[in-house]
Amino acid sequence: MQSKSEVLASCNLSQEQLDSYWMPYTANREYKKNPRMIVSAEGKYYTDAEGRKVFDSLSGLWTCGAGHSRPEITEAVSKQISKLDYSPAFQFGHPKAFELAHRITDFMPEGLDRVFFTNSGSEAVETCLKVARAYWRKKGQASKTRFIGRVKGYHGVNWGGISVGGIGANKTLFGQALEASHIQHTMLPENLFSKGMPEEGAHLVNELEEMIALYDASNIAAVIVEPMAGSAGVIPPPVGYLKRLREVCSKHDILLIFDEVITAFGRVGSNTGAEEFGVTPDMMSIAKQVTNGAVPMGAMVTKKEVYDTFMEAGGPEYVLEIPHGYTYSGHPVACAAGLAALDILDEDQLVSRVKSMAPYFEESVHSLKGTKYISDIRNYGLAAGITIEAAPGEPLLRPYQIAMKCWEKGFYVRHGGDLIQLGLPFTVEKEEIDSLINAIGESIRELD
Ligand code: PXG
Ligand code: PLP
Repeated sequence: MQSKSEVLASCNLSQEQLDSYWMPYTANREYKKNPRMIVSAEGKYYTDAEGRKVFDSLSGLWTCGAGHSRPEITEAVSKQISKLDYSPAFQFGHPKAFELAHRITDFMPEGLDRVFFTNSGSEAVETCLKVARAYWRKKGQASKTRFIGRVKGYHGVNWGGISVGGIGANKTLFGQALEASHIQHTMLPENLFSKGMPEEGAHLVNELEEMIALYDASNIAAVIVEPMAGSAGVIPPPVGYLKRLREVCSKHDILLIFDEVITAFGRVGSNTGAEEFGVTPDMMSIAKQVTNGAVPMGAMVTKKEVYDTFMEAGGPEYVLEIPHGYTYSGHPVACAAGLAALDILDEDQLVSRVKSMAPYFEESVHSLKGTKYISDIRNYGLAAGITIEAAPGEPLLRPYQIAMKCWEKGFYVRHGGDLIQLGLPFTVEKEEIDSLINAIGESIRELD
């Protein structure tokens, strides 16, 4: 491996340049001592500053399932940027935004057919939360303001998202910005090392009913969950759990929001988690895979009745129905990338490829059971989470050490908290799965 000065020299970067960038969700001090610089990517592999090929076992950050630098996307983006680089998002439109909005609905379960563009998953979540509250106001039920999320839920980094999210570290540092309560997560001890959906846990929805009894449905706007929790370590829903959640929300007139920033567009072997698990929410947040990660984009997708509520209560036609939108909502270049990315998913039949490769991946990742320090493994589609026992007094150390060893062996894996996470490219081959699982096993065995 190159030393830090060799990395900087080969990238033509100075120490000052390294220092200037406050990196997101990164241990900046450690990184700046050991910079891991990625200079190019093609298909399932990155090239680092040293020229090494590194396998991408998280598809970017769950973004690039179709593989990196797809020529179809490059071409669509280049054409678009030279024809229409930007067009005002407010009060004017361009054709590709309408085309993509409609194309996205092809991937949605029936009934989710209105699309509001954002630039990220975090903004998609904020949009869902704002629209949910405003929806009830428009319907004359202004007291419906509280949200119910779930412990371990990750809904991005903006104020609403961290409030409905269930990540303790966010509350410690930023506090609670919205009225939100949280039901338990579904990682029960009896579900350890479950393959796919665990059997136990549908009863946990009882807690939602208790919460409704406590706060009253007249004060609750929406329930928000990831149908399969991603960042918390790939936690597939227990059998029957989402269906019960849907029933309780419908019964009490509470909107159900699925945050599908990771699960939409193939990751779980269907177009969405909603489709895979057979439960349709009222609203959905999407991002990441919608452009194959090539250009930032997210969206709220909602049922027509929500859209219609705003239209009907909108007053004179020349007045906005909702004061919400981003300068870059439906950016022409992002739309071009999205259209090309969704065509690739269809043409290469990548969603069904995820489904057909999932059983092999499941067996392979679970073959790590019994390796020292592994206390749980969960999987669904081409996603898996591996929980690592804490080292004495150093709860976060081992996953970091494992990920760094994997990087040295030529595999990018994601570490965070007590987890190693995998989100394989949709085009992964069996041999690549074998080598990856092997490298993870070796990296763990090499630990003290
Ligand atoms: N909701 C969910 C369910 C997510 O997974 C977001 C919202 C926020 O999206 P943006 O685009 O604002 O980052 C996410 C993002 C990981 C990892 O390692 C997960 C995310 C982002 C980065 C890393 O699991 N999820
Ligand atoms: N801050 C200021 C001062 C602005 O003028 C704007 C947008 O016009 C924003 C924030 C929001 O930026 P965006 O629309 O890119 O989210």
